[in-house]
Amino acid sequence: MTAIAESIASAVIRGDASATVQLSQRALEQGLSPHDIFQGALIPAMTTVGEKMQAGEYYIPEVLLAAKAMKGASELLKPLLAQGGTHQPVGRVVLGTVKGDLHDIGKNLVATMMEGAGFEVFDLGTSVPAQRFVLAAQEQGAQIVGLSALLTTTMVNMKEVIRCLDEAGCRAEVKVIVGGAPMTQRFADEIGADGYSSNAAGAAELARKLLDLG
Ligand code: B1M
Repeated sequence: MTAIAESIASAVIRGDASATVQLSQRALEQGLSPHDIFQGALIPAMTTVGEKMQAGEYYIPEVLLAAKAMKGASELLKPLLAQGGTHQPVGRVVLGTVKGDLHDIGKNLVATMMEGAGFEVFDLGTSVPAQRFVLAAQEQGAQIVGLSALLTTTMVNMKEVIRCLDEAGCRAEVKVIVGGAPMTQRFADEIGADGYSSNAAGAAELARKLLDLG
């Protein structure tokens, strides 16, 4: 990690939003790309925050402060990442965190990366009921439905989305991509998803691949 990336990560870990944004701005000025800042500082910092939570060192207030710091930097970096995309959308993505799950940092990152890869993204937010995914996919004529889950207890709701797409007769028209910290390729296969990615950049690549966009 470069010195500036270390300073950004440390600002996220201590939940200092204004320092996180200022340091991210400085990193851009020093020539780091938005992608470098996400991959080299912000995402590893949130992983550390998760480890601290697991170790009983951090509780929800500390985690929320860190999440706010990450969000501040994302707002600065997101438009810059999206500039890498083309003007004419290559496809439409309906994206959301499944019912019962309020985690959205990773999902927002997936949205950003998808936009950067040229997709038009319809972000349904968090705790999205299965039927809402189906309706949005139909209304928007989406080719991709992206599902995120961070809790082991909500992973099962991904299967429900696939079941509802089937029931509505539109399963064949969309590719379903799943992801989130507890997810595995095996689980994705078990529920009949078309693809799984462990990270946001990989999700965008996968979406392009599934639509034969190279
Ligand atoms: Co929560 N939380 N949380 N939390 N939280 C976890 C997930 C947990 C692992 C922490 C822990 O105990 N170590 C644990 C889950 C345990 C389990 O299920 N086995 C947990 C828990 C228990 C809870 C609560 C139940 C706590 C409580 O209330 N007692 C509660 C649940 C609320 C609910 O959802 N109903 C809760 C609440 C919260 C906060 C609100 C405080 C906050 C969320 C803020 C927000 O999202 N706006 C929060 C946070 C921040 C975390 C941790 C610390 C960090 C998550 C994160 O943002 N990571 C998390 C610990 C951890 O994951 N290490 C934890 C950074 C983000 C960039 O990574 O989201 O994994 P991630 O996304 C990655 C990939 O997974 C992938 O791409 C991203 C990066 O490239 N990806 C996809 C994600 N979605 C994808 C979709 C794709 C493809 C890839 O295709 C569509």
